[in-house]
Amino acid sequence: MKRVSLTQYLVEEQRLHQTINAELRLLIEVVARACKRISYSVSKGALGEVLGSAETENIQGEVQKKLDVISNEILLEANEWGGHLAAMASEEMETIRLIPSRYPKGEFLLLFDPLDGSSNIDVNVSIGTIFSVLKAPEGMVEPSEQDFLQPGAQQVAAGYAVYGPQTMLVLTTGNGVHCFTLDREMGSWVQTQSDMKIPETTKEFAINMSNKRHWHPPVQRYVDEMLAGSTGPRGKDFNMRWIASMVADVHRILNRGGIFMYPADLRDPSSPGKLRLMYEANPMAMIVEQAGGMATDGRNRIMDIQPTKLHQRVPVFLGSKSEVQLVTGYHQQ
Ligand code: AHM
Ligand code: MG
Repeated sequence: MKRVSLTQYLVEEQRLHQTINAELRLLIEVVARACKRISYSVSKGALGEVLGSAETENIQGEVQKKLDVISNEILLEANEWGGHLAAMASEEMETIRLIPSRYPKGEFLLLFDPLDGSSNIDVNVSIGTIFSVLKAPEGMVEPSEQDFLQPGAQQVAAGYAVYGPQTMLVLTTGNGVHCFTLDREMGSWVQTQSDMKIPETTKEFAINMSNKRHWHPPVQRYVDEMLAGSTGPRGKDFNMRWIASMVADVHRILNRGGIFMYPADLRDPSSPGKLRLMYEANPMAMIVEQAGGMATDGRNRIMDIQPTKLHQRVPVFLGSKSEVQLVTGYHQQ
């Protein structure tokens, strides 16, 4: 088998399709290198003394795990000196991080959820890193939060690393979705899947069923119809999976189809669900759309939402097109 490294893929992408320039290529390589380090820390577990709580809270008021903090630091440090970024924003930090004045600034903005699926860290279940890349607005002098508030449709790249039985990097620069597996002995990312496509129809859904009593009627109806099985309105049996790591759930759906849902619910009418638009929903929506799937907030395309704040939350329905269309239609009725 001819091995194509991430570097070769990016160089050819720049040369043949021009969807990226040298600066974006460097950015992606640096993020991928940081993910290698995170993967190493994750795999050490108790031996690296990285498990457990950090005894700090993030901006969302959630107790941070040690690995949340470590992963955030790895991404910040790796990306500050290369000259490819104007600023960074992280799910774990209250406001944006400027590039120190001793380094040159670049034209891109990087956003990330350094370690997604925190509840799975200490129990050795797959977790991941999610990232999104935007272009800094023309004429920007000193980056501000406002410069990050761009709809997901303006992302120039998005990806995630999944730390599971294998460590993989899934990436799009707007020209399909490509997957790279970390070769630990060689220390390199090797392309193992190209132009991934989500099967359009599916018999699998992912949602945290324990919240069922709180859901809005369209979600109740959609899930009830699936649960009714082959004698119900859907005329087939469905299977359910919920890993509680969005990265791992999306990775399964990319490979064998399905729908992932984290809806808003009736508990707090002011809270539109759990997941964050800028660090989770937008990058995953870009990947899913590039793989032929669909991503909505129940009514509208996620990537068309105009963000109003950095840590904004949003309901998420994404995956196989026919299923996302159906549940979105139920909300619109
Ligand atoms: P996190 O960023 O604090 O890890 O939260 C996001 C995660 C997603 O990966 C996952 O889909 C969801 O939270 C699981 O939530 P729940 O514990 O409610 O099932
Ligand atoms: Mg997260």
